[in-house]
Amino acid sequence: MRTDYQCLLVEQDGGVLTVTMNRPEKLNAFDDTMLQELTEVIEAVAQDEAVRCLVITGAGRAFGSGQDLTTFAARSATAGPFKVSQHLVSYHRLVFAIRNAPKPVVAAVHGVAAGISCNIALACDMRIAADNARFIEAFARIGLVPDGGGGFFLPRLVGMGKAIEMSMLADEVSGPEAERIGLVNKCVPLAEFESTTKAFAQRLAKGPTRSYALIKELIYTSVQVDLQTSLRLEGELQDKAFETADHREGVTAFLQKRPAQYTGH
Ligand code: LHQ
Repeated sequence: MRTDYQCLLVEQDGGVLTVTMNRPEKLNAFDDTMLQELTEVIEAVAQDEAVRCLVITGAGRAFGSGQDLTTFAARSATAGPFKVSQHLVSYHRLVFAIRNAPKPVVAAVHGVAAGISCNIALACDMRIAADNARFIEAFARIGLVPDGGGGFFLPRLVGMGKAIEMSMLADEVSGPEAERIGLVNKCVPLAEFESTTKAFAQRLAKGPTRSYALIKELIYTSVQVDLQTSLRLEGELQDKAFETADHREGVTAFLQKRPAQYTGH
């Protein structure tokens, strides 16, 4: 696993890989390098069996402030005719890397998560927030629409009404409020944020990783297909889960009245 990134800090602790976006002077705004590096590391993690849970977080006082507007403004001014959608293709690759990774991806959000940084957090499988978190669908503040999958993830997490409200008014949603409306899984006091995230990720990393990958496929497919298709998929995925060593270990451990020791296979 490569660890010498320009805009990321990458640290492995057992089965947990923590990737920290590291442009704190700009509240971890995305420039091309950070976007490319984050995508690369997540795609690599997908193939690496030693990593069984990925945590994405931000250095300094924020998770991320969205697209780096300084570099982006400079490019729009000099690059001639330019379609933002061309640039968004790179973000879409990142979104797919997160969703397709066959293991849990957790966003650990403290401070601000604005614009496309907010939506990258929403693309993750679960979110832990510190109580100082500030989620901002900042796009309408600058006359844009939510991108990076926000238009897809937001209504699925919080419902249409809240999704429209967050997108149109672009007001901050605090960590506790985010927990109340289902935008995050858990919100904890800032003092407990690091230890809670670590314990949460370590628990996931010790889980039945193959089963988790199949769960991702089942749940994410369910929002796009009818019941019959979902039940058919359920059968296919359960056949695969049934074949895993972790399933056998889970049943054996239950019968022997001891905790299961999952290997991820
Ligand atoms: C920043 C940024 C930033 C550069 C803070 N860029 N420097 C859009 C366009 C095209 C294609 C792709 O998709 C997108 C998607 C998007 O993400 S659109 C949304 C982009 N993000 C924003 O509009 C948020 C802009 N930032 C803010 O509104 C505030 O900075 C927030 C609310 C995030 C944080 O406010 P504060 O806590 O008061 O911090 P600050 O404003 O003082 O920021 C600290 C520094 O970070 C400051 O630099 P300075 O040199 O003055 O200390 C900011 O300029 C810099 N920074 N966001 N996106």
